[in-house]
Amino acid sequence: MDIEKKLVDELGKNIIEATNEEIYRALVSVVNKAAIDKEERNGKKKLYYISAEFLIGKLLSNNLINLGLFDEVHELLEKNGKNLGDIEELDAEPSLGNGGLGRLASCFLDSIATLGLNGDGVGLNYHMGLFKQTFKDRLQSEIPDKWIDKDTFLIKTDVSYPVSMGGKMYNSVMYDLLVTGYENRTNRLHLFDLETIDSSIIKNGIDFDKEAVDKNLTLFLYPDDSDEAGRKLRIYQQYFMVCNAAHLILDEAVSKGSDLYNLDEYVVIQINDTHPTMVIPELIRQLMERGLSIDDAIEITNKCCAYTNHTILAEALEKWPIGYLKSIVPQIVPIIEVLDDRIRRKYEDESIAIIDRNDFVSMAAIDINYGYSVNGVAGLHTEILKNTELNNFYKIYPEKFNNKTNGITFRRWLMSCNPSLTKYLEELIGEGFIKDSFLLKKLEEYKDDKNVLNKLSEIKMQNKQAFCDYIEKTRGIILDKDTIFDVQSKRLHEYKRQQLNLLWAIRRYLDIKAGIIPEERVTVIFGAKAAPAYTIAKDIIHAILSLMQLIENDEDVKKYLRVIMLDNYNVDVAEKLIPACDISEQISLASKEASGTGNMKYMLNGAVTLGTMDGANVEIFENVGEENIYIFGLSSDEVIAKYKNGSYDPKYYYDNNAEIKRAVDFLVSKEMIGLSGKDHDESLERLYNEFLNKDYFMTFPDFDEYCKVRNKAHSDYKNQDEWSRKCLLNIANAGYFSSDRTIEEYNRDIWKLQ
Ligand code: Z2T
Repeated sequence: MDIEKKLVDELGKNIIEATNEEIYRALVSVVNKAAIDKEERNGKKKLYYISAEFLIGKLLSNNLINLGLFDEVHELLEKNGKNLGDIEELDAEPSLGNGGLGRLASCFLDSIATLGLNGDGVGLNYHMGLFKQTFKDRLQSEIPDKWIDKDTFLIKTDVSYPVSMGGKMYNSVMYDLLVTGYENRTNRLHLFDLETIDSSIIKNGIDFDKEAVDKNLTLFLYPDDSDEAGRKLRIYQQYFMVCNAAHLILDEAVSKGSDLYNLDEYVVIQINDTHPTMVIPELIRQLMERGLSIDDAIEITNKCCAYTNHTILAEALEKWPIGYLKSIVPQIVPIIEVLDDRIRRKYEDESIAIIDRNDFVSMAAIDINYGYSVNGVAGLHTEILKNTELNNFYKIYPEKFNNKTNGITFRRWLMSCNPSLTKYLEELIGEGFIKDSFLLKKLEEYKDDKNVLNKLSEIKMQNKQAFCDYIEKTRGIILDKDTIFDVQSKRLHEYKRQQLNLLWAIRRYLDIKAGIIPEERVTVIFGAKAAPAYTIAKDIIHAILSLMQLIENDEDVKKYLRVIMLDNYNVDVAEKLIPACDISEQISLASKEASGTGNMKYMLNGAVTLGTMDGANVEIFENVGEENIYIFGLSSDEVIAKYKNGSYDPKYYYDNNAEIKRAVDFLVSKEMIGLSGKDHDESLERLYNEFLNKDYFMTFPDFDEYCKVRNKAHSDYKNQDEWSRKCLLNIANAGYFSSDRTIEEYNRDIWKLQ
């Protein structure tokens, strides 16, 4: 097809005469039209992937690649003196997710379409996404991330449903994003919204009036839930999402000929964590509204719903006070009571009940009792669910439990973010790996080929240089590509242990100050947002930024060690950072990281993992072999045992390990405190006390081995051939971590589409 003609028609003028803004707008429309041409209305059974989060990332390049238009458009623009990169900067990133869970949902939509499966996403159209992170006085502050500008890929549909909440009626409006499969069909992501949203109620930063639901419902993703109004708003959001989803699902099934008694032949719903759990009582309610008995409605709903668990952290397992539900969604409370009553009668087991003794509704208990599948997101995670966290459910429903190790889409996380590596791989082993990820294994043939190893390190160097250029241009920071890029990028959470990484950096800093000059020059890079109400996470950011400032102003240290914290880490930054990384920090306390997916992205782009035996790191280890990964730390069994017998005492380590004491004391040293210009710094003091009195995620027991193994990795880096071989073997064995493989397993075991 003639892209030039389409673009010029859309523009109403020649490309040379058009501004980048005009070209962007025209491209959005050309891309959407090309995508719509690939929609398919056939397929009896359909998957609905319901998720409160979709961390989509920029869409322009991704869609062009998947539609096979990228090279053509790239050249056409070049020929007309324009640059696709510049135009891409106008493409705002829809940041409708916190981190891994939301990004996973987006990778899944890509793979579902790429595999030609009939499956749509359902979520909410948050106007301000999560938030934009800025640093002021070495502290995180949050501002709205206004991604919906005049031109976006969003398509407004005429689908609308009435939703009753808190005694009022709301009318939804459905927006769609087209999900292009790579050389395959187009599916959709349905994002529900209200027309009455009013961003003028946002006051200083991301604060807003929490009572005005018609104005605030879809303003932000998961607004601050530390107060009651915030938590209630979350229930409003969740119910709004699933009430619309249930309407859409039933309408579509009926229009395809379902009589509702056979709904499971038309519909499968994947419930992404507990956030969409109310779809179960809501679907039952709507089926009853359409004339089914409660027994039939429950039985059919059960056959349609499957649940994915993403964490074992107790604080993330949602429980809502029944009083909140009674005031906001009274229409589903009697149904929840029936669901609870039936389970109590049948099993007489309080531990699997839905409504607990304190009148809290356990969302996971609804999913597990009334869905037909429960899956964890990595082998170790699923085993922990079965043996400990969800053991009481597992004993009753062993057949429901299954593992689906996470994956990532190679279209975005290789082709789009690392074109030079992609091109080189294509030259060596052919293009097949893009659709059949296991073909990457062919790269292993070249593991002793000096030319190939050199070329791989050359590509890494180019990517490091490109990242340096980007950071200089956007942040004004000048980095040195000839240092080891040692990177930890992910949400800030104590269990992920950015603070352990920080303690290593402090130790290194103090060594250099004491005249111990390290052999390897290292640039430690952090990217992380903290939840606005998560105080200790913000304290850790503050400590990292403080150390960063000290070093940036210290020419003696700066030669050997840099600590750089990037603001506003998001998908766009990740796509630039990941291809430039040498060492991938995956250092969560064993048993706590359900899977991780950043670990897979780094591996695929030729970084070597430094990590604990946690989440999918275990499977990375099994795939690359012990020579090609750096492992340290307590095992998950040891950690679980330590929690059980309550034997962990951070004070003991502090008193008996001089290096730990020195690093932790430095947090409240006059150098660090002095940066504030005052004689104390509340945030640093709080972090210091947290280490001494709690250290709930056991950084101290892992500290010595972490430092030893990390330093070993740095010294191994010197042998460039050996190192490059490790990189090659990481890439070659990343095939298992394609989300195409994950989705094939979901479809084979749970969805059974086609
Ligand atoms: C999230 O990103 C994850 C788990 C959650 O539990 C919530 C959010 Cl927002 C409620 C992450 C896990 O931490 C990570 O290990 C996993 O890889 C990812 O979900 C996708 O499964």
